Amino acid sequence: MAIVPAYIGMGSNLQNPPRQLRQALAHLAELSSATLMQVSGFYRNPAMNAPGLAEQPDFVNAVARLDSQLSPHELLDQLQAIERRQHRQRDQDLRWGPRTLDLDLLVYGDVQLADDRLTIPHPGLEHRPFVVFPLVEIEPQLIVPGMGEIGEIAARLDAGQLLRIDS
Ligand code: A4P
Ligand code: MG
Repeated sequence: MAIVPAYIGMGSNLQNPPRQLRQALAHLAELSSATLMQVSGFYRNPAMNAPGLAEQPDFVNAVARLDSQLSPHELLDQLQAIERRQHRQRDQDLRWGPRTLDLDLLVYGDVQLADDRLTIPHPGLEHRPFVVFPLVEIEPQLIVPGMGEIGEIAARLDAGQLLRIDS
């Protein structure tokens, strides 16, 4: 099977978010079935809130490129195992609520798919500065299947709320 590049969105807004991201990157780097190729800077930014949800702490977000021969669903399994290792209590979580670690599979090669577990590319991608600008940083030529060139997506968004912090 071919090696496929995948882009992973990482977010945390609880329990020392930069440390959560560093730990998640260490877990990704330890995967025997995949290679961590690139990591963006870390960006602090206000929580994008669901309507009616109480205010929550700022997030720190980053994006990593992970190359592997894993299928999309195998990769999601690995990401969810890392979320569990970092004590994310999934069922107690509010949708869109605060979390110690959220790992989203943003892009997987040129694949587009939607089933009950997985939608790729991640449907929120093109609306979220905290994933689009880190993607531009690590892969400025990226074509997001069904959405277009990452630079053109970024041109429609405002990076004004993203504050680059030490990683
Ligand atoms: N799922 C489907 N497609 C995917 C995919 N491409 N990657 C399914 C990952 N998971 C995918 O996700 C719920 C289910 O989505 C999973 O079981 C998987 O089968 P979840 O992570 O358990 O739930 P969630 O994260 O609470 O919900 P959701 O809809 O994924 O929320 P988002 O979109 O991740 O938003 N504000 C800032 N500034 N930064 C953030 O990172 N994140 C959120 C969460 C809200 N506000 C934020 C941020
Ligand atoms: Mg998620």
